[in-house]
Amino acid sequence: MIPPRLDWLLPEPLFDPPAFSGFGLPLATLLARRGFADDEGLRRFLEAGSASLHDVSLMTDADAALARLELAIERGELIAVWGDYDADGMTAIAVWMVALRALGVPALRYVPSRLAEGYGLSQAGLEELSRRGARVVMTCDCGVSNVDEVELARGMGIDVIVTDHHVPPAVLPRAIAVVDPHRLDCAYPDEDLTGAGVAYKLAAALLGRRGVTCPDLAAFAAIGTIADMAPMTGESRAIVRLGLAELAATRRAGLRALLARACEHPAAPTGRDLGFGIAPRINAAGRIADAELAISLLLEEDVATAERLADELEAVHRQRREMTSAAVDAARALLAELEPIDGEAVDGPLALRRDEWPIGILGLVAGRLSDALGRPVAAVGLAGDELRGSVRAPDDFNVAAALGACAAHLTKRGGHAAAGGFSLLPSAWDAFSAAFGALPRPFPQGGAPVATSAGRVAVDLVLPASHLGWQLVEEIERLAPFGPGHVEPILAVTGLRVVEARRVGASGAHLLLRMHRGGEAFDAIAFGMPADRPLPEPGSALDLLGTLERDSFQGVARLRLRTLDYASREASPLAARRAAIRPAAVPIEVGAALPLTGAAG
Ligand SMILES: [Mn+2]
Repeated sequence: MIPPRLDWLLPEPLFDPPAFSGFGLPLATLLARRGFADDEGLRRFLEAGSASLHDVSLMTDADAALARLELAIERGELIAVWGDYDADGMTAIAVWMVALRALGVPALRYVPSRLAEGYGLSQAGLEELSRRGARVVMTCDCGVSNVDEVELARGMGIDVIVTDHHVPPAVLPRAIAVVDPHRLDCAYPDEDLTGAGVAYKLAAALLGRRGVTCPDLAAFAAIGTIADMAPMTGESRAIVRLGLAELAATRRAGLRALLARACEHPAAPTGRDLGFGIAPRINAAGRIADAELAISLLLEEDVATAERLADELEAVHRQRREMTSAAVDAARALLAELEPIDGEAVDGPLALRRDEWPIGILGLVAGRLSDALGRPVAAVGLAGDELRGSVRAPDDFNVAAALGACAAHLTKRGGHAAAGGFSLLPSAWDAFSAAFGALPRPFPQGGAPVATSAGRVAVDLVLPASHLGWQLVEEIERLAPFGPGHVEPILAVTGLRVVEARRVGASGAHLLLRMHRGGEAFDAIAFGMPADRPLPEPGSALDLLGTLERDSFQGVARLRLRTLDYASREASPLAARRAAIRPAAVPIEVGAALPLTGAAG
């Protein structure tokens, strides 16, 4: 008997959902749970596009920013666009470079070096831009905290326009305009725009005032929006939908070269392609090589050059993956030394340091370990003569507050609830790691006690295997793009019997499950299943947890359940639900009560 590996959080049964035209009972149940009440509200959500965009003038200082840009254009002043070395910051720069080029306005772009300058405006960069003749510097995806640097720029005779989406400090920089939907005095209806989303809104408004249109602005903004994990609701959803359509049709050589390498079907890119294919490649450049490689690829219009740049970026991406998995292995070895397994479950914060870890991958290492261990993790490496670290944590642990509690040992810190970064002197390491490791969970204490562990999964739908069919997968696809706030539906499926279970992949990391439902075969695949997870016996009844997907192998489309977890029928989290079945209940939420019939397709 195989128990579940994860904690399945089952939804409350819902027996009488409203009907949604074009959707069957399972998806109607899901849509009702997600707060949709009728067809009209659902249609507005599903068809989000240009009609769902708000007037950018509603954003505090947006008009001041646009007026200063128009003045610069009239006067022929040189504009510089300052971004960030991540995919959101770089695509924000791309939005502006393409928009200004469409207006015939020359502009400089600047991406700070992650290692030498770090995030945001820097004195060295401002001096360089001043030497090159910039009179106006516009920030994207950064700047709202750069009070001192904006003063420096003023001293150099540079006007700064800040556009950002990070939470501003109490005192704003004295810039010509500070455009940030998180400003307390900003009444803009949507707080969730990313740096690229803000850039898109402003650039589109500037072009609109001058009667100019230009393709690919939403395409770039969609990449940044997905890369920064914006909720797939509201305006960000509209931008992603507009951008996906633009990407599918783009003539820009750089984007086409990137799509060809990073998408399953380059002619029809999806939100998943942007999240798992495009964004990691762009980020890899800023992490371990030069951000310039990615941004020049995004903007490239010559086919041969674009192919060469895309190949270079591909190599950097591969190298980034190898470096990250080597570092994660080293971190696990370090952990085994620090905390030899004695059978006692440990869930406290963990600080791990390897001086040779590249700074650009610390966030990935901390994230991978935090996800795997269900613990707050700080990954620390050496940069010059100081240590730098990245923290990732489960949601009962506020990272920004935790770094605040360790502030006495740090020279620099920043971040938000789920992620943060910091610097410290090597001499402070012992004190810092002790202080960080001693922080309690939840942190801060007395905060909202969010129960978390490494493996809690919120189940969207409980349903019998007979519902797994083409109709269901098509209905699910109509709800895309998915992201935070609107996740890909996770199904708990009952009524399947194992035909065969075997490990596949180079190191046997994945598990292939051939299942039977009624008389039909049905495949499931579990990626990255731990080596100690028992394989189900042929013939046994198994409940599966996962997402339903369309898999094409050798040109043949098949349905497949991308499996997160499985459990023997008797040991399954669905067992109690099945036992509670009342004969009169609507069957969709009670699983095995239904006779198993072959579904369409
Ligand atoms: Mn951002």
